[in-house]
Amino acid sequence: MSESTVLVTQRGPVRTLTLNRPASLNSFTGEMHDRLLSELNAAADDPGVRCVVLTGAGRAFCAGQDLADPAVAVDPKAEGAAKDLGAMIERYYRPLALRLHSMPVPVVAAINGVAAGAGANLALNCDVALAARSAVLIQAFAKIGLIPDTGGTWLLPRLVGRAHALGLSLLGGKLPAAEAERLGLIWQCVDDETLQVQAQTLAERLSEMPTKALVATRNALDAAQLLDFDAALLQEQRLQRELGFSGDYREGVSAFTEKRSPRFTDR
Ligand code: T3D
Repeated sequence: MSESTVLVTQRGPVRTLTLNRPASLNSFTGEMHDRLLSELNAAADDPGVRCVVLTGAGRAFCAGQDLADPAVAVDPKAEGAAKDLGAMIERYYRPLALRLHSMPVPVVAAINGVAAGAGANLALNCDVALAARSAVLIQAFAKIGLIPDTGGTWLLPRLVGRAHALGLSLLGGKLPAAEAERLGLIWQCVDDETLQVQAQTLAERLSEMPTKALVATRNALDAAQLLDFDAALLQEQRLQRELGFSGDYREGVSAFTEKRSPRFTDR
C-alpha cells in the first residue's frame, strides 16, 4: 500500500501534518488536497488538539499545484486553455484557505524548504510561519501565466505592502527565508537543524495559552483590515465581552492573583 500524502503525528496537544509527496516537492494533487482538508477538519474537531503544525517531507515545504496532474496538465501541442482552473480553485484552494482562516486552534507553518505558488501562500495562511534559513518562498504564478491564489492577493499587500507584494508577484523571484523575515512576510527564520524543534516548542507554548483568545485575536486582526476605526473598536468591545465570560479569563485572572501558572482549557 502506498504511503499517505499527509502524515499525521501527535505529541501532547500538538498535531503535526506533514505533506508527503517529496519526489514532486510535495506539490498538490486532488488527492493530497482532500487528505489535507480532511486532516485539518479532524484536528479542528478533536478537543485533544490545541495547536497544529504544518510542514513538508524531504527537501521542500510545497511546490504548489502539481503541474503534471492530469487535472491541470496542459498538452503543449493543443491550442488554447485546456483546463478550467477556476473549478480547481473552487474545489480545492478556496476551501483550503478558508479552512485555515477558520481553524479553532492556532496553526504554525514550519517551512522546511522551498515553498512555491500555492505552497508559499499555504504557509502564509498559517498563524505563525517559521522557516529554515535555507528555505525560499516563490510567488511562482506569473511565470506560468497566473495570478497569486490561495489568498495571496489578500495576504501579500497586508503582510509586506503593495510595493513588495507587486515585486514578489510580478517577478516571481526566490525570496530567501531571512529576507522574508526582514520584510515581515513570515514570523522568523531559524537555522535548518533547529526548525522542527523550534516549531514544536512554539506550538507547545501556543497550546498552553488561552486558545479562544488566540483565535479571536487572529479573527479580529483580519477583520479589522476591512473596518473603520470605530467599527474596529466595536468589534473589540463585542469580542472582549464574549471572552470576559470565558473560563480561560477566570483562570487567567485567578492564576495571576494567586501567583501561580494558569491552566487554560477552553477551546
Ligand atoms: O493550476 C491550478 O490548479 C491553479 C492553481 C495554481 C496554484 C499554483 O500553485 S500555480 C504554481 C505551481 N508551482 C510552480 O509553478 C512551481 C514549479 N516548480 C519550480 O519552479 C521548481 O521545481 C522549484 C523552484 C519549486 C524547485 O526547483 P528545484 O530546482 O529545487 O527542483 P526541481 O528540479 O525543479 O524539481 C524537483 C522535482 O520536483 C522535479 O521532478 P523530477 O524531474 O525530479 O522528476 C520537478 O518536476 C518536480 N516538481 C517541482 N515542482 C513541481 C513538480 N512537479 C509537479 N508540479 C510542481 N509544481
